[in-house]
Amino acid sequence: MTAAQDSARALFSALTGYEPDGLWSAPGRVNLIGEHTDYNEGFVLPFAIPHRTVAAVGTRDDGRIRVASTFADDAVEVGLDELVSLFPTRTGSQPAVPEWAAYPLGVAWALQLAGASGHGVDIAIASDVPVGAGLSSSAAIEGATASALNDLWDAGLDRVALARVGRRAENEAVGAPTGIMDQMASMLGEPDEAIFLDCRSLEAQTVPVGAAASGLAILVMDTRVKHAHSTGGYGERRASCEKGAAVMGVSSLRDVSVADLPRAEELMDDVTFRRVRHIVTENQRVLDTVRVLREQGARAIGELLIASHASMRDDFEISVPELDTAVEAALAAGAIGARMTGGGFGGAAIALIEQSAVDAVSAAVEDAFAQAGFGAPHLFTVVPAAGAHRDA
Ligand code: GAF
Repeated sequence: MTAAQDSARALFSALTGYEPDGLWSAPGRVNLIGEHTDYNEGFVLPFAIPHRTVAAVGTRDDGRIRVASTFADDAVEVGLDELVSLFPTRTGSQPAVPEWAAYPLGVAWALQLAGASGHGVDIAIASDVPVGAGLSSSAAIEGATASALNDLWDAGLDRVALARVGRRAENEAVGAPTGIMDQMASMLGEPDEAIFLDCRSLEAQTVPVGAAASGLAILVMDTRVKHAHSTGGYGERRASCEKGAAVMGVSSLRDVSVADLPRAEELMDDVTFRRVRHIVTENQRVLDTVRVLREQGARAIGELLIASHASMRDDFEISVPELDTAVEAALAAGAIGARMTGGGFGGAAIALIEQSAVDAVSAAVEDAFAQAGFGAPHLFTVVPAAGAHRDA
């Protein structure tokens, strides 16, 4: 039993006085490369991480749904037939229930819209995915809940359909205007593999990361600067991309290539152009990373990771000083590549480093944070891990 499994089971028993029907879990993710490309119908290359969210779930003999979690004091209970009046919230507005509860309740609602139905349930959630670190703690809640209800309600939805359910909960119940990368990574993750996803077709291929086999480690550098995608910069970036696509006369920036950039520069203001240039070049970097990983292995992708970070810092402007410091300190200490990962405005960066250098790079990043007067970062290594499944 993992700590999260123990906590979810204990919370469930304390809440209900009976044993759950089962435990389901789903992981957080790191994105190796391809940032903000998902909602532009582009390419991403995330992998699921070993940190998981666990949902202990039991059926009730009425039509009500009750959710509790170790990160909130009070449980929330509503009728399954009330979900339709609770959601959707307007994007950017406050959910009608506490935000944490909008994730599992939003999943139940989105499953109903996908045709699923069933008896009432009690759900107790515990997690070891760091919250607000850009590691998709929200997709992990969605994936664990969706997997449990899909089984208990005998809905028969496949993993891609469950990822869509999670995204709908996130977009319309929670009000965060995100793409589908995180839910797909959490549902489709495989040990040792990254998920190369075409966000237009939702076709996914696994790509061996092979870091460990090459003597490399992937270090997560959580700056502990909290971010949220239901407010502010994330939605603004999305709007800039839509504006850029409209100026180029295409439905999404997926249809703009690197060769089109000179024309884009002539047609739009500087800020919009730089947002567009990030997306267009990032899509190309994902394709290049997949090719290089397959042909040459992880040791050869460093420059692509470094270029991706520079593009997010300078063109998309979603980095923060703590992320830049983590990336620069890791590179100065010998990392092969490093970049911020996830939506930005806080959260985590990753560094691809020699396994033998984990302690030295970690010490260098901690020193750089102390020198800059930042709070201590949270540093740990990850390997690609399995996606959502039933645990027990
Ligand atoms: C967040 C979002 F949830 C994803 O959909 C994606 O846009 C990412 O930011 C940026 O690549 O994690």
